[in-house]
Formats: sequence, C-alpha cells, structure tokens
Amino acid sequence: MVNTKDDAVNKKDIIYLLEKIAIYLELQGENPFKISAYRKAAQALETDPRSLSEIDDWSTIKGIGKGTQSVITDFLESGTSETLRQLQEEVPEGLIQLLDIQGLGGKKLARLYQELGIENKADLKLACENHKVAELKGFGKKSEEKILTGLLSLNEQPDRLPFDAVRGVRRSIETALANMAFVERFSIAGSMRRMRETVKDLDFIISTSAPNKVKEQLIKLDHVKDVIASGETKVSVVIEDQFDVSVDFRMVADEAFATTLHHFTGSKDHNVMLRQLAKSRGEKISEYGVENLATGETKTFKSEEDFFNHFDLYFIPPEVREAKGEFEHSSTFNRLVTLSDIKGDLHMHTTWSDGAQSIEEMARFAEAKGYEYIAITDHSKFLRVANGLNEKRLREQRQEIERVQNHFPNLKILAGVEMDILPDGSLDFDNAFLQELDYVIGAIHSSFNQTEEEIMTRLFTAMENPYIKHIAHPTGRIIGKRKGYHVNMEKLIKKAKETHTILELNANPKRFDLSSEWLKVCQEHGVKVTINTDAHSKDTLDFMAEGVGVARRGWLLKDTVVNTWPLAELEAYWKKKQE
Ligand code: DGT
Ligand code: CA
Ligand code: CA
Repeated sequence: MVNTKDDAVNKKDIIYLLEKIAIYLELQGENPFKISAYRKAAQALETDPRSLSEIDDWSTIKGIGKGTQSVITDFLESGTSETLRQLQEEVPEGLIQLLDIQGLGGKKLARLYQELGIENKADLKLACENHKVAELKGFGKKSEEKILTGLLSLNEQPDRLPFDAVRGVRRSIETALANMAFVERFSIAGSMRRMRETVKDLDFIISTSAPNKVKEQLIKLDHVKDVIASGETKVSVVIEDQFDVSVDFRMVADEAFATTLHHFTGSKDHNVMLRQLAKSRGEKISEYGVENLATGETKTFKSEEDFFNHFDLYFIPPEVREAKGEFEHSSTFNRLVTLSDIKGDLHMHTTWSDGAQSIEEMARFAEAKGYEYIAITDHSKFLRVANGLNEKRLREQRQEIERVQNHFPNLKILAGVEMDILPDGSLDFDNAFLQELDYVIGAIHSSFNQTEEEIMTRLFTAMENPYIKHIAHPTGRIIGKRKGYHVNMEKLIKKAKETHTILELNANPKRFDLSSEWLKVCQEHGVKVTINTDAHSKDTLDFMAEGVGVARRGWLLKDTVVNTWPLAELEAYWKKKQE
C-alpha cells in the first residue's frame, strides 16, 4: 500500500485534484458519466472520516472506481497527475482563468467554449459586447451582463492589498533574504509589520556593508516583473503574484539598522509624535540615528528597544505604533498577549467534516506546539456543503477522540462542535444534546443578507445559550472581498459582557475577525476573547502567530485572551454561563 508522510500530499489535495479533473473534462465536453465519476469519488473522500494514512484499501470505498483509483495512486506516488497534465495540455489555459468569474461554472463555460469558441478573456469580452452570449440558449441578456461585469472585475488590482494576498510574497522574500550573501540583518517594516489588514506595499530594511552586491541580488529575485528604483540605499521592485505587489528595500549600515527600521515601520503619525518629543529634548531623529542639536553628535542604537529607552519610553511594539495613545501607555505593553502565552486552540476542523487531517494528526501538531488543550470543532449538520456532523456522528467522533486522547497524556482534547445558528434564529442542536459536548461554538454561515435585527436575534439566541462558549468569526467578513453580515458590534460586545460569552478573534488571515478596532473595545469593556486558527489543515494551525499580532494591534492584554489560561480556569469561566 501507499504510505504518505504528514508533510506530503493530504486528503484535501486529492479532493481538489479529482474536482479539477472533473472541471477539465466538463470543459472538453466529455460524457457526463465520466465527469460524475470524478465528482462522486471526490464526494466519497469528503464524507469518509479517515485521513490518508488511515486508508489502506481504496477499492473498498464506495464511489471510488478503478479509473479514479489509479489517478489517486498515481498522485500519491508521484506527487503529480498524468491525467491532469494531459488535460492541461488540451484545454486552453485562458479558459481556466474564466472559471474565477462569479456565476460562471464549468457547465456554462464549456458551452461558451464549444459553441462560441471562447478561449480567453478577450474572446469572452468581445462575445458579450456583440451579444453573442445572450443569444445562447439558457443564457439571456441578464446573465450576459453579469458575466461581463464579473469579467471586468476579475483580478482587478485594488488600491490596497488584503494582508492575506501579500503574505506569500512576504514569506518568499524573507526566505530569500535569510539565504542572501552580504545581508547582515533584515526585517519587514511598514504597515505589514504593524499588522494592518490591508497594505499599499511591502517594506524591508536590510543592513549590509555591501549594498551594491545586495542590490544585484534583489533585482533578480523570483517573479520580479519591474524594477522601479535601484540605488545604493533603496531598491523598489514589483513582484508578480495573484496581484502585482510593490516592494521597497532600504539598505543601511548595521549601526543605523534600528533607527531605519523604526523610521520605515511608521506609522507616519507615530513618527511625527516621536519627532516632536525629540525636539522638545533638543534632539533630532533621522533614519540614521538621534542627533543632539547642541553638540551635533549622532547617537546610534543596537535595537529599537534601546532607541525607545533613550527617550525614557518602554519598548512600543510595532503593532500599536499608530499615534493612538501608545506613548502615554508604553509601560503597559509588556502585558500584551504574545505567541508564547498561548496554551491552546479552540477552533479546528478534521476529516470528519471539511478538514484535511485526522483528529490524531491535529493532536500531534498541537502537541508539537506545546499546547495544553485543543477543541475539535467540526461543522454541524446544517452545513451540508462542509459535510457537517449530526448527533449520531458527533457521538461516534467523541469515541474516536477518547481513543486518541489515550495517546496524548499532556494534551486535553475537547470534543466540540462549530454549531450553526440557523437563519430562523434557532440552533442546529437542542440543549439536551449540547450538554454532551465539551465545547460548543456558535457560528453564522448562512443568510448573510438578513437585516441587522434578524442577525442580532440570531447572535443573541446563541449568546444566551448556556452551552455556547464562544461566537466564531463574529462579523463573517472576508478582508477585501466580503463585508460580512449586519452586526451591531456595540450591542454584541455589551451582550457578550452580560452573558459571559467569549468572542473569537479568528486568526485566518483572510478574516482577522474581530478586527483590531473592535478588539480594543472588547479590552476596554472587559469582554474576553479567544484567538483561534479555525485550522482546516495542519499548516493553518500556524495562523496563531498572525492572530496574536492582530490581538496586539488591538491592545489585548494576556489576561483578556482566555486561551492563555490554564484549562481549569477556562472551565471555571464557562460555568459562569450556566449560573
Ligand atoms: P502602506 O500605505 O500600507 O504602505 O503603509 P506604510 O505605513 O507601510 O507606508 P509606506 O510604505 O508609504 O512607508 C513606510 C513607512 O515609512 C511609514 O509608515 C512611515 C515612513 N514614512 C514614509 N513617508 C514618510 C513621511 O513623509 N514622513 C514620516 N515621518 N514618515 C514617513
Ligand atoms: Ca508599506
Ligand atoms: Ca513603501
């Protein structure tokens, strides 16, 4: 049998592969039975609760036939798929991009391809403008307009890029810099370092005594599309990714690293305030150090910490440098939550619903992070698209959790659920059943367009429920894509306080929900927050670090974040809901 390592292919990868092949076949106009065989196989895998390492005989899975089985085996052995590769040769590349247009699925696109010969954006635009699409049976004028609108907004470069859209570019630059010759120290700076949820560009500070040698390497980084500037102190490039990402690099001698880093971390308003403070002391701050105006001497610093101390300030973390009171409060920032304070993750998914890893695998990775507890919180039955679990399957899952628990003496695994709050305001399970679970999350995943009143009624029902410990991603927003539902945050925060309901900071970088602005209000009102990854695979358990960054930006103190507490304290807090 095929053995897979944890870090190789996961089950989600196979499901995506099968679905992708189905789409290619559909575009080719293949026969429906063949297409549906791939969809059925994907579905069968999705509903099978086992992870890859637990499946040893594929032929016993109902829905996976000989053909799909050989595609899977090929993929597991080689990491690629010959079937997909062939299809990719046959189907025009430009056609695949059109699948990103809202409302244009494989079936419709297949007809545009076969009946109108549309192979790319330009073809589609022309066909819409000449009303060829509207003339097709089953399309019509409305759908033509919709397709055209969708086409025009496709990959349109927004003014500010969502955090999530640039984090990949940031990572690959950091990897390159870590291995680059002549680089002494480097750091991200600018709004990305401050954990803003959108950024205009990325900024990096590099210390080196050979700026020209570094420059030569920077302009040759992978995927550089344009070089905007390339001097001795500054290099600016555009990196081609999902969007075009502008990146500024500043190169300085190592003794100026701390002050340059501070200068280009900003924010601009923070810098202005610190400059005023310096001026009142007869000093002048520049990128290169602090000048004593009387003596003309310039002082440099080993670290930003030394730099702040010079002004009789405690270290002000980059996340709060927004000229919003950080100077007056600099003595409190050593109490902000840090990643090492985190003792557990209370929201994650497994192969039982729409996750990529088994319970055991998630436990193993959580243990490696040094966590003391986790909650397994797969979706509830209402959420069919995510293979949500009903009462019977949740009871079966608890047995599996108990079995796994035996292997992890140092990690408490809570049997939980991410329960849907239904559109009519009712909950997916009754209290008699909820009582059986260790951990219940309330979440909205449907009817986003309801009125504020309807949404608040749903949220309040959940918050009043004695078994619901926290509300997941409270606004439902996706940064740069979706506004979320109509939550009245002031009311939500007040209610959370009254009912001892914890609010989530969902650490998924697409969400960061709650935002740092609302976290600040939670902190002020004494509302407790839990930072969770909502991981659907082992890698996304790493979102915790970014979640903590957002929490710090929201001035959250360690004590406010409940998953820094020992489990016993958490359990005592939950009891308050039932009093
Ligand atoms: P953004 O718009 O998301 O790129 O935000 P930042 O903060 O990264 O802004 P950016 O890239 O224009 O500049 C990076 C930092 O450099 C900024 O936060 C503060 C500093 N900086 C840039 N221009 C000025 C300026 O005119 N005055 C001062 N005091 N600082 C500046
Ligand atoms: Ca920037
Ligand atoms: Ca910049």
